Amino acid sequence: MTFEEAKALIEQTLPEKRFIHTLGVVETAERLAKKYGENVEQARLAAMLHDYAKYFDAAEMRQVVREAGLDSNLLEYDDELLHAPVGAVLLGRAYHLEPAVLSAIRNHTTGEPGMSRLDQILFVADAIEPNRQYPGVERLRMEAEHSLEAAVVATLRQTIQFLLNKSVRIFPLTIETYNDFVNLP
Ligand code: DGI
Ligand code: FE
Ligand code: FE
Repeated sequence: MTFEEAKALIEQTLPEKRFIHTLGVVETAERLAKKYGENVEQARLAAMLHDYAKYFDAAEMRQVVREAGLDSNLLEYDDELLHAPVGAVLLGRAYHLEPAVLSAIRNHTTGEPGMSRLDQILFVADAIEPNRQYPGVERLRMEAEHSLEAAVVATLRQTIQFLLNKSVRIFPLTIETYNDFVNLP
C-alpha cells in the first residue's frame, strides 16, 4: 500500500478532526524518523494508518479480538484500547503492509516491552503532534528532542497519570512497557 492510497483510505474513514490529528502524527513521525535514523516511509505510512479503526463499532472490534486470537485480556479493559491491535489485524488482511508498519500500528496505544524504534516513534508522535493540547505536552515535546526512549517513558508516565486521575483500569501492557523502558540508561 502506498502512502497516497493510505491517505485516501483514511480521509474517507475518519472524521475531519481525527484526520487533522492524523496529519499531525504523520508530520511528527516523519521528523522523528529522520532525527533518529529510522525508515521515513514506514514511519509516514504507519502514522497515516494508525487510527484507522478508531471509530469502528466496539462489539465488532471485540469480535475481531476473539476471532483473530488477540490477547483476550483486551476484552476486560476499556474499548479505547481495541482500535490499535484490531486496526493492525484488519489492515494486514486487506492490504499489503510490511510487518514493521503493522507492529507500529498495533502498539501505538499501549506500547510493548522491547518495542522497535519505529514503534517508539509512532507511540511518541501520537502523543506530541502539533494539534495535541494537554498539560505537560510541551515537556514531552522537549523530551522527544533529546532522547526517544526518554520520550517513551515520559509519554507512558503522562498516560498512566491521566488514567489514575480518571480512576479507570490500567491495561497491564501499559505498565509492563513502562517498567521495560524506565530503567534504560
Ligand atoms: O487514538 P488516540 O486518541 O490518538 O490516542 P491513543 O491511541 O493513545 O488512545 C488513547 C486512549 O486510550 C485514551 O482515551 C486513553 C486510553 N488508554 C491508553 N492506555 C490505556 C487506556 N485506557 C485504559 N483503560 N488503559 C490503558 O492502559
Ligand atoms: Fe490511537
Ligand atoms: Fe492517534
